[in-house]
Amino acid sequence: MSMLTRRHLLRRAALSATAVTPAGAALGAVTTAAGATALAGCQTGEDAAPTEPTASSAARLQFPVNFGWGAATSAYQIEGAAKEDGRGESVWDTFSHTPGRIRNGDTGDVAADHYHRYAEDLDLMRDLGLRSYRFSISWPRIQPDGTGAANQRGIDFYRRLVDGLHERGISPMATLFHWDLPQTLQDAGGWESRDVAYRFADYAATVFEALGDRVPVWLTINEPKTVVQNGYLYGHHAPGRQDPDAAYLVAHHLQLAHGLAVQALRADGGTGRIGPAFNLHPCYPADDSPAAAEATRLYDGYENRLYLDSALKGSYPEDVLADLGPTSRMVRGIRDGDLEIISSPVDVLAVQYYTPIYVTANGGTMRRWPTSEASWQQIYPDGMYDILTRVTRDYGPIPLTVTENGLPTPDVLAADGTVEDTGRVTFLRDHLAAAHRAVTDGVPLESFHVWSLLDNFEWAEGYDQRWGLIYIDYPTQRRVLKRSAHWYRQVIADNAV
Ligand code: GCO
Repeated sequence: MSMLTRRHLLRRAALSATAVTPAGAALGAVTTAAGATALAGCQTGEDAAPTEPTASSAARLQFPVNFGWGAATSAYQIEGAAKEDGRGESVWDTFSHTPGRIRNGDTGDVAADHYHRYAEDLDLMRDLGLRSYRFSISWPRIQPDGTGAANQRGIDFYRRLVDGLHERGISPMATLFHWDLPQTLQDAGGWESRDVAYRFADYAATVFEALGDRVPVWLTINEPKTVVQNGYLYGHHAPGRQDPDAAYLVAHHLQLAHGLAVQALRADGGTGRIGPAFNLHPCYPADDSPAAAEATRLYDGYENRLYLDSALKGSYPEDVLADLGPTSRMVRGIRDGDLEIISSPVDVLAVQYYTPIYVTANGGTMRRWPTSEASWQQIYPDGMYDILTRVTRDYGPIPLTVTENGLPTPDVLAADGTVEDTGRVTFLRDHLAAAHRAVTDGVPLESFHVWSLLDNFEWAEGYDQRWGLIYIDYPTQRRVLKRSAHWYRQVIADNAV
């Protein structure tokens, strides 16, 4: 394992390098259009100017007809009801209940209580005018021990949810795995065990059988890279390991699980579309030196091409394999035929964009832009344009959906019942403007999902960070539309920012 590998960006961990160097020509100021007009249309009627004066034109940016305006969540982050209706335990139950792992000792036991309040949440989605809702299915609700017959009560919950979406004219997009691996499978080796990829395919087949007739878009594994890096390199996510050699074997098994699930849908005769969900980080050299360019290329291999190339081209990037070395567990773990499975044709690619990465000549990282409350997140809307156009350029015209984009802001419920998250409005407007530019330049982007619909359990950060369009007052579980939610409703109504 090279030093470079070890120096990977720590998502959700403090970044040490904070120096801001002058931006190169290609990294000039972000320009966006249309802020003023969009804000004027807000339904609160009291929207002030955005926090930064980025609007350069009053022209509206019209999105394609039928653009899929959406919002996203995941099961463990919102559902709560951790012990109800036969749900088994997941690695995140274990991890969050381990002292010292989560800020303030928070757990997902109750979260946003969505399991009980889903009907109210569905009504809020309808009120926003959402056309697409991306959620995840909790594996331990469907198979409490990770294998065997389906738990009918778990299936029934997602049936009610999906039917409720259809009744409100909202298209369901279901993620099969958003990190809540059944604990029994972790005890049997977790993602280090090749067998778990096959257990995932069985679980996927069970879900397809139960819901395949009513879910038009499936996503297989959410952010395999985050499991690899946060779960196995740095250990601040479940299962809390710090073992680089295990980490990349896990990457291979997650990719294998993805491919097997795609095959399971096809075998089931499913009519739904399916694809992976990758968090992609555009990587830029921190300076003009050849060494920085070279380091950036390898960094990009670990951040992006490891997942994209295997799923979409049927090969792992040579530079990453060489860096891992022939004796690494991953390289030894690749069997004949695996890459054919992993690259089973998909219908859609889900892109999650949060931050760029600037790579230094020695393979470290530095910060160039202001961060959000999440120290790993530099705010750089042009990165959205760069990653979307890059994916289309390098992987062809596969339909794209942005399944996550957003930021945490220091939201406060005011005495008058409002939440003034103007920073979120600015952020989303600027990122949507960048996405629009990508569409104009030929990127086949069909939908965009804000992360997140609701404030929720932000993994190791617990409830400290608020990422939602909708504020959750946790003591009462009251829902309050933030200013950004009102703004987004108008964007959807206008089909424009
Ligand atoms: C991820 C997940 C989400 C996070 C979001 C904010 O990207 O890590 O898909 O569950 O909550 O990204 O960090």
